[in-house]
Amino acid sequence: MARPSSDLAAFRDILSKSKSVVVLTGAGVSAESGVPTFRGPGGYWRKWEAKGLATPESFSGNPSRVWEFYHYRREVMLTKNPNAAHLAIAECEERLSRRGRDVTVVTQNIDELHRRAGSRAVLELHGSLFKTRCTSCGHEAANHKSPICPALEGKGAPDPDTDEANIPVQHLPRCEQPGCAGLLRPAVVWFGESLDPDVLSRVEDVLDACDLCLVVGTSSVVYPAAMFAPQLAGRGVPVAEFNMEDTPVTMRFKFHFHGPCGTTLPPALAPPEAGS
Ligand code: BJW
Ligand code: ZN
Repeated sequence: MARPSSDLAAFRDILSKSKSVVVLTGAGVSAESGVPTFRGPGGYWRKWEAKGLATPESFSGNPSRVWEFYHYRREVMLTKNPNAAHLAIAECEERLSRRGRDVTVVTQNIDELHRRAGSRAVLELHGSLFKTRCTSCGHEAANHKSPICPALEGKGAPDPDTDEANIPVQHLPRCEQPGCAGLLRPAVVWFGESLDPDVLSRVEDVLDACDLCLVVGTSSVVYPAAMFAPQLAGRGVPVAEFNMEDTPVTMRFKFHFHGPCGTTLPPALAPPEAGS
């Protein structure tokens, strides 16, 4: 099978004619903002792999540890900002929408950096770091408090020799709905959990309508997100991957742009030169 093309002019020609663009993103789009990715050397917190902590079993077995992990990531995000890749995507949406064309971000990230960059059509497949859900009444709410509860103040340090806080469950974040006080959890999607059916149905609609797809900074190993772009490619939709490495699905795509997406995306999405 031939390698995907890295012909930027050919990609930009297709972009200039597309009416409905989907940008599917993963942790790599935030890497240049200083947010660690999941897989690879940065994917550890203390001695645990991040993806091992992102499970319902981990939370039920040790809610204090899992809250320390998410508290740490919330606090880290207060010091991070959208990078050139997030901004290029948001600017592209703004520009194309003035001509009645759509750009929708479908992100696996929970860091809210796409919204902070100005993207308006954003579907968060795996939830948000800054939302909570009550494990008793199911109530979901936005929550940007720092710290999220007094007991987590100063906790969550990532070094492997940090002592565990072992916070009693009644001092972890609790629901404030009248008469509830249930244990809150981060409103994110852990392994083995179903994605929000409303989000999935909106994703299905944008994938159905899409005539160009960009896959940015994802290892494409986590389902269902991993199958979206290959399915589009199978339908003949041009797909362009922007990544530092090949992924298991690279060879199925029309384009692959190798390198940090903060460098590769801005020229790919830049407005056409005047007169061209
Ligand atoms: C750069 C860069 C730069 C770096 N520029 N690039 C079908 C087959 C097999 C298994 C399953 C299946 N269907 C479901 C499953 C089970 C499971 C799954 O997929 N397992 C696989 C691992 C095998 N999926 C689920 O459980 C999902 N639920 C579900 O499908 O429910 C129904 C069901 C359940 C069970 C069985 C069957 C059906 C839920 C998945 C939830 C994933 N949750 C997490 C945590 C979210 C909360 C949190 O953040 O804490 O989501 S796990 C983690 O992985 C996180 C990420 O969003 C997700 C994807 O990772 P991502 O974004 O791709 O990051 P990395 O680190 O992997 O890759 C970074 C990439 O960037 C790399 O490629 C770098 O090269 C690149 N890069 N710097 C460009 N500067
Ligand atoms: Zn509640």
